[in-house]
Amino acid sequence: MSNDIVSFMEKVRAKNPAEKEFHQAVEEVAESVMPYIRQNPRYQKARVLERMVEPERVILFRVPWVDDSGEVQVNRGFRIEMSSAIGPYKGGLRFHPSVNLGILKFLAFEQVFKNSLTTLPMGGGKGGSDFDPKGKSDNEVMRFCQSFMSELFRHIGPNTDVPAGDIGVGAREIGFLFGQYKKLRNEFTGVLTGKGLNWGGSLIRPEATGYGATYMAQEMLQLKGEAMEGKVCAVSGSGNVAQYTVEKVTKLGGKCVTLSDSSGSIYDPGGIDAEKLAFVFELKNVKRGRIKEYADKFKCEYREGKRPWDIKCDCAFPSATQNEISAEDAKTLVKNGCTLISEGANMPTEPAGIEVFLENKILYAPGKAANAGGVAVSGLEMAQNGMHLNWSREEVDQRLQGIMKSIHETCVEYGKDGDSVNYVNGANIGGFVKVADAMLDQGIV
Ligand code: NDP
Ligand code: 2IT
Repeated sequence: MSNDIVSFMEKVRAKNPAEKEFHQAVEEVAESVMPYIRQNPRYQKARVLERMVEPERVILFRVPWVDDSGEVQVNRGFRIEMSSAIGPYKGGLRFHPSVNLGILKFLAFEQVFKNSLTTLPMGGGKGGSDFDPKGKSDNEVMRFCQSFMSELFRHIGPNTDVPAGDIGVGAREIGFLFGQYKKLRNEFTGVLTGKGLNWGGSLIRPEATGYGATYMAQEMLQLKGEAMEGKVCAVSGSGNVAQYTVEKVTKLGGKCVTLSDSSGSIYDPGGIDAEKLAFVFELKNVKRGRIKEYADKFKCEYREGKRPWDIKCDCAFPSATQNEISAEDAKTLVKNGCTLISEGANMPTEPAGIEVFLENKILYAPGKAANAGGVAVSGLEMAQNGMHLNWSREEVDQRLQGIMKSIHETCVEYGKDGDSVNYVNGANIGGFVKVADAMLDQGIV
């Protein structure tokens, strides 16, 4: 690592102690972008990267609520408004017990580059709470969401900051949050995305992240003259992103053989077909059960406490959470013949794992490029809300495919490395340029 990156990272660590995921996300970007900044001193002079790592605003608030047994519970709420250089702050809300400032800052930082890559006018933000929706009743989730929005509403708006879902925040939570926002503001606007279809939501938004990660994989394969047909795929997670990845991969002729949750993974060598996937939708989204029940139902292997990465596959779609692929896992994947990784999750691969993928020159699309389809269709939901009309499924899907194609092209443009493509550099530099130029245009703010 060169001296300017080392000293830049020393300052970031000193200023933001105990935020290790944030350091990790910043370092990955700095390694790609610093050489580019050296060649373009105007960014250096205006301290663009130094400004980008400082959130424009951080909001931290108390979220008190009453559980079903009448006990008072207290959680912590956050919204990180990272960058509004190219549009209103935009990014999801995560409800998970692991949520803290450092995790949300890493996610908000990634979001800035990701949103820039989508070609749509969206700045970057992220928020959430250490609230754990697991095991809570619908009424408890509703009361929590109402309390959370009772503070958040004063900071957001359709032209200011537009939250959406992430881990632990799906259609149910967005509904409760929207209902409370509307009541407090007396205004029906597109202030959240991922809304229900009959109250301002967009077709394809639930599908968008998984579909997008699959379209990205398809683009990478096409560049090599290959296709998804016949590819054996390992998918982690079993939530929103994992479910629609399995759906699209299967539709394109691939075979998904794994799913997981935080307790373990299932291995179904026959493939998760449409009928089995319907069971997963019901299990995870309605019954809110564990993936082990899939193994019980379809008589396949359940691997307690294990991730899917030792299963032989051609393509891997990490779609659960950050740092779920270690260097060891990466080596195992490569050794077993895996030649493509498309990251549905945000920062699922540890830095040493990324090194393994890059050294072996396998097709590796980092999260900020591969999972940008979700926020891209959120941007399309905002556009439809602004026009007070709805596009058809085909219209939204065509636009999503066009956006993923464009993201792939941007990665190739900025990441070309001899006869291969470094998608990490491509996504980081490609995402950086638009935001950095907007910052130069707008002065020191
Ligand atoms: P969901 O809440 O729908 O599903 C999350 C899945 O990941 C669950 O199967 C969950 O298992 C598993 N998981 C969560 N945390 C952990 C953990 N610490 N260890 C192991 N497994 C874990 O979330 P999404 O599918 O929406 O999100 C998945 C990933 O995709 C996240 O990284 C998110 O940031 C990213 N993403 C999501 C987008 C979206 O539009 N939803 C857009 C872009 C990226 P369990 O039930 O046991 O917790
Ligand atoms: O990480 C992400 O891009 C998301 N969770 C989706 C954000 C959004 O605003 O749709």
